[in-house]
This record gives sequence, C-alpha cells and structure tokens, in this order.
Amino acid sequence: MELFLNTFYFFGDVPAGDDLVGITFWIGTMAMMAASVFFFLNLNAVDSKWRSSILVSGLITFIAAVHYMYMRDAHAGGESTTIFRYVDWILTVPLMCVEFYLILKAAGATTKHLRLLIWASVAMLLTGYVGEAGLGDAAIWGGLSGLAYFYIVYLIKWGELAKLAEKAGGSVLSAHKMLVNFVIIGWAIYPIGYMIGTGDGMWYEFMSSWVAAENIDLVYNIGDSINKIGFGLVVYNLAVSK
Ligand SMILES: *C/C=C(C)/C=C/C=C(C)/C=C/C1=C(C)CCCC1(C)C
Repeated sequence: MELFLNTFYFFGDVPAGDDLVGITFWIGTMAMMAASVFFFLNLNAVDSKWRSSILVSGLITFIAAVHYMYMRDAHAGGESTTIFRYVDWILTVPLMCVEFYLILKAAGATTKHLRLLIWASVAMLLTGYVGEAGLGDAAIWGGLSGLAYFYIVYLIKWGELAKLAEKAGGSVLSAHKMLVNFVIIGWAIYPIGYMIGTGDGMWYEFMSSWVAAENIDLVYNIGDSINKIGFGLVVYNLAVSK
C-alpha cells in the first residue's frame, strides 16, 4: 500500500479540477513520458543510420517529462516555474538542433553547422531568461532573443542547411521542411507567450484578453507538447519511410 501511494506521490498530486494550468502540467508529463517510451522502444525497429535521431527524440521528451514533474510541483505550491522551464529548454532546444544536423549529416552537414545552431539557440534562451526572470528590460532582452531566433530560422530555411536538404532530396527533404515549419510556426508560440507573461509588446493587449499573464504556463505547455512530440514524430516518420 505504501509503495502504491509513493508511486502516486512520485507522479505528483492530482491537480484540482479547475486548475487548467495544473492539468496541462499533469497531461504534459504523461504525454512526454508516453512519447519517450514510444521512441526508446522503437530504437531497434529502425535502420541503424536513424538510431541516434530516434534516441535524441526520446531524450528530448524524457528530459521534458522530468522537468514537467518539477514544474507541476512548483505550480501546485504557487511558486514560479521559470527556472525549471529554462533549464528544460536549454537542454532540449539544442537537442532539437542536433536533429537537424543528424538528418542532414549524410548530405554534408558539419559540426560547424551544428555549433552555429546550438550557439544561436543558447543565446536565444539565455537572453530570453534575463527578460522573463525580470533581470533586465523584458522588451530589450526579448528582442535580442528574437534576433537569435530569426538567425536559426535563416540557417535552416535559407542558409546552407536548406541547401543541403535540397541536395539530399526525397524523404530527408520533406522531413527537413516539416521540422522547419515546426520552428517557424510551433516555436513562434513561445515569444507570444513571453509577451503575454511579461506584459510587453503589441500582442499583449490582444492576447491577454484570452490568456491571463499568470496562465502563461498554459501557452508554454501547449507549445512544448506540439513541438517536442511533433519533432520526434517527424524524425520517426523519416526513419520508417521506405
Ligand atoms: C521544447 C522547447 C522549445 C522548442 C522551446 C523553444 C523556445 C523558444 C523558441 C523561445 C523563444 C523566445 C523568443 C524568440 C523571444 C522571447 C523569449 C523566448 C525565450 C520565449
């Protein structure tokens, strides 16, 4: 019985029915765990050349699942989730950059490409953290973060990585294009959330009418589920194609 209860404690307390943010932390944790199990169990079902890509997909959702447990507890205790959120992102977003590198490696992607993506993503997140944690002006640091974000988009959509994807063609090209769409559309959820949360920017008045600043975690939780699980599924789809 005790073990049974402890197991539940490990998964955290069930959030109150009217706590929408708490519920999305709960569901998010489960979804990230389920996705990790799926990716890890499929490691040997794919051709060996895709194994690292699937492993990285599983690591991304696994790291998120662990941080979701911390964030859910912090949220339940009325504490800020910001530090856990950014520690999660600073581990998982560079791993998403690794996915671009891995699928284009055979077409000629080099560790120089990988380093550029990783540094840009780290810069995006560190500057974002300064703004979001209130350590500096939210608009300025958010703007700097946005520049790094645009640079990532440039590299994968128009830069050398885009050319390598064209060269690879076929299912690699379509997977690359899907991942680029995730970065352009799915990742855009975060700066919108940031503007609501920090009360800055042109979107604030408009967006805060349907998501209150204190529910900003809701926006990030939806973004994370779409992006982390979606990214992994695109890679999985590539790995099982033909
Ligand atoms: C799994 C987590 C992901 C894919 C997180 C992505 C986060 C971003 C793309 C965050 C971007 C931000 C800006 C572009 C400006 C404002 C500050 C940030 C950090 C929210």
